[in-house]
Amino acid sequence: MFEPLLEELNNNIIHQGGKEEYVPAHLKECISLKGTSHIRSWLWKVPKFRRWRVTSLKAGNKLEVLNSVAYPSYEIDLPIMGIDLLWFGQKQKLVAVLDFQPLIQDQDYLDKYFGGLQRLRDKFSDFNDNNNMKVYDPNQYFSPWVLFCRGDFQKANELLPNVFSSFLNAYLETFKIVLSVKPEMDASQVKKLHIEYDKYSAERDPAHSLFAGFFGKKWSDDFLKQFLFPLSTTDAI
Ligand code: BLA
Repeated sequence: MFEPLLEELNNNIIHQGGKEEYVPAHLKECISLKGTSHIRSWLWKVPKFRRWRVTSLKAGNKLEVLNSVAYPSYEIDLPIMGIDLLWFGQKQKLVAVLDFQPLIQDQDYLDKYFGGLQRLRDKFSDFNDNNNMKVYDPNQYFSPWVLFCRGDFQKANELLPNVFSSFLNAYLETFKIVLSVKPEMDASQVKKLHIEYDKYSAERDPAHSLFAGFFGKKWSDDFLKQFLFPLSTTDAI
């Protein structure tokens, strides 16, 4: 379901000058104990970004996932780009979340960086399920305009590809525009907020138990701490 989107994302990153970075072999790719699930990841170094990661999971016809997070450099206080797409094949159920994840919830900050996302939210009115969050707090690291859809095959197949491309373009456009604007926060503040984001996400991520089921608890712990949210193990802030 998400293979074309994965290709579009990785090609887009390469187009921006992205270079693949080293990921330890056991985390880069893993096949489940039963042989039915396969997870692959990419770590990219992209100009003006500190870290951009991409993960694709295929668990037979049960579940497919495309997950990506892009952290701008500490000198740039732009929101973190977060994408989490899940397709439950047997149930024919889509969960799609795409957001400019705000570092802070101040009105000035939201006014400054979220115009592009607001326009997408107006355009794609099916992606407005944000009152439907059970695991995460919608007021922490999610924006009021998060594109969030719990949908069916038609939404996944017909609408999502367009939403996905428009979202990527909107984030990169915002990025270009704000490079000429003075940041609100300095690099040390941004770093502190990136650390908090990783700690918060590592605590909540529903992926951990899912991965533990497929690939074992030890692998799941390592993947979460070393690849998905490496700053979550930082001691001092
Ligand atoms: C939900 N994400 C989920 C769920 C799973 C994953 C299993 C629960 C599905 C459900 O609610 O029915 C799975 N998350 C993963 C996997 C990875 C992962 C496999 O990170 C592996 C790499 N999640 C993110 C990012 C965002 C995000 C970057 O990782 C932001 C865009 C959001 N995921 C997000 C939200 C939900 C979710 C908002 C719904 C959870 C809720 O209801 O609060």
